[in-house]
Amino acid sequence: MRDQDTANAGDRQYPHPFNDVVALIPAYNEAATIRDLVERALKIVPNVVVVDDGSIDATAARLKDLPVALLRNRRNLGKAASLWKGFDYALGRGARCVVTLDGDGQHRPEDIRRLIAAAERFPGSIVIGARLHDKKNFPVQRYYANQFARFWISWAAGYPIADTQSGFRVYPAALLARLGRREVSRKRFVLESEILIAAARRGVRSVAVPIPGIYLAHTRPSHFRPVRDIARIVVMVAGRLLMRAMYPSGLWRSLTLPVAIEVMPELTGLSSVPLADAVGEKAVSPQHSAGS
Ligand SMILES: Nc1nc2c(ncn2[C@@H]2O[C@H](COP(=O)(O)OP(=O)(O)OP(=O)(O)O)[C@@H](O)[C@H]2O)c(=O)[nH]1
Ligand SMILES: [Mg+2]
Repeated sequence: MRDQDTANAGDRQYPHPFNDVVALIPAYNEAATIRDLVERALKIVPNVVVVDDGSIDATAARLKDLPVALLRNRRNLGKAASLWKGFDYALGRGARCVVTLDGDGQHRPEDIRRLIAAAERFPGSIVIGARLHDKKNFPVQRYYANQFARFWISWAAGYPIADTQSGFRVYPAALLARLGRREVSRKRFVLESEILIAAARRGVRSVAVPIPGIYLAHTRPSHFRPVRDIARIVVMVAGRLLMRAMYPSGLWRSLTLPVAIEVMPELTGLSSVPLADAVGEKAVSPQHSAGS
């Protein structure tokens, strides 16, 4: 996207392979982690966008001198509004896809390569960095809250999704451009869940790439409120299900289809077996056809 985004090879210059990818990081009071994260992301993707969501700490100052696009909400508007600000920016600059990752260090920028490799293998799909195979690293309450959300959102989407709450994803720009304001909100916490459901209705499914679940003891306090956050998801999903007469075929498919996990042994050295066990489903390399 930018002219200078080239990689040197001898005396010739070639376009950077991820020139048309935007890495988008919504950040609310992430001064402790943001600089390291952005520096690592820049080693993979030349176009990094940080949306500072009205932080009252030094988040923006920590990015001084780094070649990133820093967008700012004057006050705290929430993750969904921050994502949309970044999506609009990326779409306006002709990005092919947008990789979202959290600013608190729970997503390793180095894994972006594997997520993009899956996106290239399954063009048009959403790629999700999935963590639920890594149960031992999760706080217990968080793990079961995630599994609970996974059940409901998979039902409404009509196919099993390995991890519906991970914010580490690759979105095709074409999908983002097609999502209407009536299908997905621009402000609500449930945006990332809504996108999965709205995409499925348009025949766009997700492929999971396993990533570690990272919960470090010394990071900032969690914003996660299990009862409130899960209740918001259930209310949103229940509304969608009621509109489709409880969508029994979606429930059936979400419980019986294999979950699409792209293990990429050549990049991970992992076998698919423990991952399949961990999500309680039969994992397959995704040969999913859109909307089936
Ligand atoms: N919670 C929260 N996060 C925001 C907001 N605006 C942007 N974000 C960013 O959204 C990302 C995810 O937020 P987290 O609070 O870490 O959400 P989470 O990962 O589901 O919760 P934890 O497991 O507790 O880390 C982070 O990069 C935040 O900085 C906001 O208003 N509230
Ligand atoms: Mg987090």
